[in-house]
Amino acid sequence: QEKKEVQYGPVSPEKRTDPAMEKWRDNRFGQFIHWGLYAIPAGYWKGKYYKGAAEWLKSWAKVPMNEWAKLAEEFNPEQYDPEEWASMAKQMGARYVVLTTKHHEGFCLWPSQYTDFDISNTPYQKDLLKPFVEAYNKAGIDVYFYYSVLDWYHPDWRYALKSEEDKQAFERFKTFTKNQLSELIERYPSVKGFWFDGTWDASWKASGQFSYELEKHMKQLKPGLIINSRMRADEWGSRHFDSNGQMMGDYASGWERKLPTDTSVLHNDWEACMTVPENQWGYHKNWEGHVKTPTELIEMMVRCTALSGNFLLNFGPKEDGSIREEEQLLVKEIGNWMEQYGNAIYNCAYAGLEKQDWGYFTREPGSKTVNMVVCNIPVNKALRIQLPKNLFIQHYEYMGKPLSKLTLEEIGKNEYFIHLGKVKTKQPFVINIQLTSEK
Ligand code: FHN
Repeated sequence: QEKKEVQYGPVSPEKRTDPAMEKWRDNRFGQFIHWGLYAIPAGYWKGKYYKGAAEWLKSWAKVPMNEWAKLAEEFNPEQYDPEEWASMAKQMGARYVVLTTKHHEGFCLWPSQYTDFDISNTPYQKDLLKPFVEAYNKAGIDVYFYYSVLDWYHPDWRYALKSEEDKQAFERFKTFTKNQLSELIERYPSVKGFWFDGTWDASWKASGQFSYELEKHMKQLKPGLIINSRMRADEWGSRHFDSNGQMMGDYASGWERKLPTDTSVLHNDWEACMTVPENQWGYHKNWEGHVKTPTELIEMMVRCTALSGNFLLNFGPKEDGSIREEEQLLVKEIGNWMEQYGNAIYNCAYAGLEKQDWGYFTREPGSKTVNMVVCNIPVNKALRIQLPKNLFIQHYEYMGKPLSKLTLEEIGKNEYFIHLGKVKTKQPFVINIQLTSEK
């Protein structure tokens, strides 16, 4: 394909190696939080049930904005205890958190100078972000802000720029967006990055130069800031990756409720975000359909690590600020697993070995120890390992508590079986092998 002239493509190099980005990579597991006015109706409008994503209810139920905005008069999350949230996130093993500061509805969780549609005009009144940032930081968890550009409340938002009037309105909207983002960085200087969303409409796609300059501006305000690829389009309207295939932003964030399956993703950083039920982000009273089990979610996280990506697991707190029981249980189960096997996730990445059906290899870059995260025990209870030429297994053992007596068999050239013997478990587990180049 012919190379296009791109002026407003990437702002930063494709694989950043600065400490902030290294930390992002090492974190591997994050908590996503969707919280806003949509937690109040929680999937029901005027007694009618809508099974679609709760944070989109305004759209499903065709609620006029002035009616939706009245929800702010009811928003009073008295149970909100960010220290409790942070301690749950820590217990689960999350090393970073991404919180919706403003979702598509336009409501802001912080008192913004640039709108009245914010927390200060609710019965609760107090800033929700400040204590959140403090509590998570105290727990050692990096804080990132989700920010939806798409804004159902703002009068100057446009889906497309069809007239001169649209263009003028959208210019004002761009100023508003830049002001709010600068405000967030200035008010909460420990924020590590921004997770942009609602960037798919024609108006934003036609604003490649603006988003380029905005990314630059934000990174000038806060050096080291990390921004997802979803923020950007180039001047030709190409999103995430510019017209020549160069990633924009610092990591690819198109992986939503789906995971990559092969190593083609390795050339840039990436993150997958995941819901617990099929497609609910904000709090919905009824979780319909399949609800993922802790084991399924753990396996997804492992798969991400094995392909050098991050895993961001979503939570949708209730209107009063409490966390639903299903999510509390998840925290415990994932947390127990991470306590035993977190070393196969944190700081780890693609191990450079041929994938096997029993699960995933991960390894800390440069380390001789490889983690084998076993998710499916084969019928013959033997785990096949194929090593590249001139590499051999020097040592093998369970990570954490041994589940059986392991034995090693060489079955071919650089090819091994680890026999599991009598192993009984309901969870994925990890075996460490140490590699050597001397036999
Ligand atoms: O429309 C939103 C949706 O509500 C949710 O916030 C997800 C999270 O990645 N993003 C959008 C859909 O891509």
